[in-house]
Amino acid sequence: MKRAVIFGVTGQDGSYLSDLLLSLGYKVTGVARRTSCDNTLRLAHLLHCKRFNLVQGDITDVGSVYRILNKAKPHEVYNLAAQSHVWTSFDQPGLTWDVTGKGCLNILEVIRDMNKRPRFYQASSSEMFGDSMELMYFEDGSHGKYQDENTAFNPQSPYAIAKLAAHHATGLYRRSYDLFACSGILFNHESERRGDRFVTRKVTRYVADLDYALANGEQIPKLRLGNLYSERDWGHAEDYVKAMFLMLQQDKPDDYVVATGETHSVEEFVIQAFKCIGIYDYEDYITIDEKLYRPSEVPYLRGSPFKANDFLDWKPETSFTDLVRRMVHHDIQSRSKYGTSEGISNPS
Ligand code: NAP
Ligand code: G4F
Repeated sequence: MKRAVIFGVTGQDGSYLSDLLLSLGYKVTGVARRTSCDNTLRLAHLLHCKRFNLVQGDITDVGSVYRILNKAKPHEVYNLAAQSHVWTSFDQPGLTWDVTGKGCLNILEVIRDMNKRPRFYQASSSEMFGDSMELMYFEDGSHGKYQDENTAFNPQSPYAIAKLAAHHATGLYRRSYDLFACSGILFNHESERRGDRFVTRKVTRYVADLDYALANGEQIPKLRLGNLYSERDWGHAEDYVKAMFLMLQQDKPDDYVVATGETHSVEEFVIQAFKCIGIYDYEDYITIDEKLYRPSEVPYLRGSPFKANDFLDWKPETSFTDLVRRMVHHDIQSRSKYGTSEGISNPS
């Protein structure tokens, strides 16, 4: 039986990757850090599965990483653990560095010294490109801006700097110590399990609350948002964890961009989400709060997923409109079922 260890198992991607690997017959050891409140809501449906083992550990503590990996003896290790919120990284750059940058190095160091070295996946990010982009010319004469595996990195946040350090460490350990180590440069991916401080989930939860309030003749305060004009390449997390898995099944380790190839502004996401409840004038419900603007912004992300398409035979299956619709409908359902759009006992 194949064995995998997932660091960051309690997060959005960790939960979907656990679903995928368990469905493929793997034994999964999920590493969760100690928190004062339960952080396993996204894993509730897996906690009784015999092939799923939840252990406590923290990637900033190299001793705990050592013990977990040497006990589990995995074939594959996925590092999804991070302080992953970009705005927070401006407030807590030191913590972000320790977790998102050094944490990856801790895992690589332990793997380097193992007798049977597992294959390693690092969750790199399109944030590393910052404001860097290239011009692509298409056969029909049109052109567009995009980022791919050869685009220069120009990080614009402490988060992106830490991710870039981890990305380079992964490449260095591959070249220097012959580790099977891959980085997936994933563009934004969202879902019904997305954390509620990321803009997509913040919007879809608000839309669900608004729908409920309007149906009950109630009023709720306006939604406070920051920059509506940045553009992101948004896919569904369930599609993206398949690409992570595929990278570790190849003959050779490599890095891949994982993206849809489409870009949409935050405003377009907002418009689409409000449309799901029949509202076409979102401005009545939103207020712009300059405190939510970042000291430095990534203005435009659009990934070119050709390498992943060709070599991994990977393609995203969820369109932008389906993504928004799924998130809004999920939040509306859990709003009426649980009185909150969190969807407590059903994370899907
Ligand atoms: P997420 O929901 O924020 O999950 C992050 C995970 O890391 C959580 O399980 C969190 O635990 C854990 N963690 C935080 N600090 C830790 C520590 N010191 N030791 C061990 N675990 C720790 O993020 P996600 O959206 O699933 O993303 C997964 C990974 O991909 C992250 O590394 C993220 O930076 C990267 N990424 C995400 C995207 C995206 O659009 N989602 C795109 C590119 C790259 P708690 O549950 O206790 O907080
Ligand atoms: O949802 P966001 O916070 O995601 P961001 O910054 O793109 O980062 C996410 O994707 C990265 C991949 O590119 C991951 F590496 C990272 O871990 C994370 O998953 O913000 C998206 C955009 C930004 O331009 C932000 O300025 O939305 C804008 N925005 C506008 N109002 C807001 C808000 N973002 C947040 N979080 N909250 C707002 O109220």
